[in-house]
Amino acid sequence: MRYLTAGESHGRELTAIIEGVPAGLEVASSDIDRELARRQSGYGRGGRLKIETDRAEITSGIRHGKTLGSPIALVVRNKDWENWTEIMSPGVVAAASDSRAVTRPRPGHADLTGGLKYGHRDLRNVLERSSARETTMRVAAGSIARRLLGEFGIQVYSWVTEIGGVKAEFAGAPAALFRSAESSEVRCPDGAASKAMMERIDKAKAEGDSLGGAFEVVLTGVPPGLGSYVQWDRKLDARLAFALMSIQAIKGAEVGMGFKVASIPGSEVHDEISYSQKGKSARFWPRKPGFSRKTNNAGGIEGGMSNGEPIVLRAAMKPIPTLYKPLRAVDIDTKKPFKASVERSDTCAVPAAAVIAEAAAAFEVASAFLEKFGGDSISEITRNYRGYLESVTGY
Ligand code: EPS
Repeated sequence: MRYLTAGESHGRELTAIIEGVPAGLEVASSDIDRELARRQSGYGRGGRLKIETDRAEITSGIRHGKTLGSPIALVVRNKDWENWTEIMSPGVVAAASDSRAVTRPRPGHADLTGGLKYGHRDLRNVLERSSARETTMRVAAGSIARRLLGEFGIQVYSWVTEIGGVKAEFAGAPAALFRSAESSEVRCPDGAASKAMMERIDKAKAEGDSLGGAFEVVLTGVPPGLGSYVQWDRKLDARLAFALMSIQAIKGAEVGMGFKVASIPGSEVHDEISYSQKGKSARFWPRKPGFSRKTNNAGGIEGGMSNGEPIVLRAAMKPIPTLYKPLRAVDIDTKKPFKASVERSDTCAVPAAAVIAEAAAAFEVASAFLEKFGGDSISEITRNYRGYLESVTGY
């Protein structure tokens, strides 16, 4: 399964084409729109999201509520487009109407390097595509993957662990933490920390600054054996790190204990193995009798393969580079230093990034799932998966 996205932030619309989705998967546009709305919620966003209410139009690949096995095309219209028809026109326009040309690159954004690389003299040609508006389609594509995983009892969760230095403290089962995160404006299960994070965002906004943070993504119900140790590019942790790092503004990704493994002895890092004959089996995974781990410091991945424990990922997002409080840069035409002035910006997009990361991780795990249990239809994959679970429980 693979996908491509297209679209500029202030262009007419955003597009995704998703290839390799098996036939017979029930998908409603409400499944996609629910995820798009989750991405758009979150404290700290700027004026643009008051304009946009993202809705996906399914233009191919789904008929009468079920996937056909053919490529799925999704389109989300940019409502803001009507204010940009001339500036973003695909046709030639008079030079005088090109009033929004950008010659002042923002430190931390793709602007300057993108201009150098593609030879653009109007940095709008860079920022329109490097914009995180593109993540709308990553979430749309991820929502199809999430539906696929849901068929096989695999759930995808996320929550924010830190914003601008305010760290959350919480513990509990993933489903319960997720419920708390869903009802927090900053996607944080710790109520006191949520409040402190929102105050921190207000303060940054008043100061014209922006904030980064960190979040976790957890997938439960993942069977052992997705990904492989036999070749570098088949390792599931590598693929998930790629998926996370490809999200705009993400500067670090961890699996399980992550960077903490550097300072703790092996006896406290590795998860001891146990075996239980009896117990409650899920419809798919986890199954009994079976092996499990007493702890999950590995974050559900050993040797580049899922090991049957929940997959635990973490990522760090840098503060958004578009600041009201200007940083010094140099105009690409005049070569004179300037201090950028900004019309509209988000203060913090960490809660949205967590939702985007759910989608990115879901897509990767769903792809690995299809590689292992591959078939052209949901019923064929279900047969393959049930056969594998039988062999795993009999191992
Ligand atoms: C973005 C800048 C802002 C954000 C946008 C990403 O948009 P604008 O320049 O129109 O004010 O609101 O994010 C979205 C529109 C979105 O849907 O997430 C950027 O430069 O990355």
